[in-house]
Amino acid sequence: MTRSMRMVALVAAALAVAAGALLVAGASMGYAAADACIPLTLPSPAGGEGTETAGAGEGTETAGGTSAKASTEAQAGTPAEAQAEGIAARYPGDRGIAADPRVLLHEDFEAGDFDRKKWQDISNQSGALSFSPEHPAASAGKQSLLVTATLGKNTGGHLFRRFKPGVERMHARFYVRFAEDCDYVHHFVHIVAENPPVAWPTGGAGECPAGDRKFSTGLEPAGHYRKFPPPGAWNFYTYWHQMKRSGDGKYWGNSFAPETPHVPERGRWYAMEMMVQANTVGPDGSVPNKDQADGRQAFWIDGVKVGDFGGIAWRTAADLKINAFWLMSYITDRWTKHPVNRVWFDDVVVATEYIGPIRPSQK
Ligand SMILES: [Ca+2]
Repeated sequence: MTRSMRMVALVAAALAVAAGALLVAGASMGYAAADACIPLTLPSPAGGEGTETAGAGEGTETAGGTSAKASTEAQAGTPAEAQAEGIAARYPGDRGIAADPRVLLHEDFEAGDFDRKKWQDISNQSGALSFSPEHPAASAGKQSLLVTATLGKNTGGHLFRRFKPGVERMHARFYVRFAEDCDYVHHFVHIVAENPPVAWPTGGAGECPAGDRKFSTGLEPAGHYRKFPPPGAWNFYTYWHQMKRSGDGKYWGNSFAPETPHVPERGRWYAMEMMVQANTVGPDGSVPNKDQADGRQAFWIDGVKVGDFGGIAWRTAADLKINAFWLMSYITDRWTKHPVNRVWFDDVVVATEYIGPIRPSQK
């Protein structure tokens, strides 16, 4: 098995399925299930477990639940609001933004190749990744990354970056455009905290990670059994040590969804931004309780915050840092029979503070 094949298998194992997602509120959820956590183990290269177990979660009662209760509580006091200027406001067209000390990564896909210093792991099976002349109107560049997922041929592709050292708070802004015929995706862009910080994405699908080992969250459009039209409504798909167990007894990513669903219009570029703030851990290494649960995650669409979820005790060890960004469009026949599904990405910035959309400049 080649390395690229192994990585594809790992992606499948790592992500499995959103079907069993519980819809929870970080601020109000019960934590009773935490004791049942399964220690995180590295995945088998075979990677079949995610696919196999995926079906088990599909039919659970929780899978079809609504986010109404969760979103109401999590969104209290945080309606859609204008965001203060971010890092990008100082760099029209993103020119020079890479040199800002708060910026960890800048990728505009203009080089026509992938810089291995920027991306340690690349999944590009059967040419899923290519460069396209499409780009956001505000972009100073002339091309973007096109991820073409072709059923029976590949499951899309990814670019993965591990940061050393990690950080306490990570923002990631990316522009994204779904093709007008793009159907539901399976998994999408992630921020990950993991110790040890290996240079590739690891598994853990269906498992509750240990509080000193890992947490992760994906900003993903989710159809929730066709409740929303393709590609689905934006939500966080989240794994951490206090996540709730699914009806099948396994731990599938818990969903954090805003009260108002936001379904991207296909054929249009959006500036998406996600933020993960790690929680404080007691100086004696004590497990965070609700008083210490100052962890948070939020996301913005075109510079407007539309999802903000606090009260999350992401970790039990201060040396578990937020240390990976995983740009990905992972599409399988689980959620679509449409043969070819295309997604464009451009103007990626990862930083420790709010970034914001590109400030337009003269081209
Ligand atoms: Ca570009």
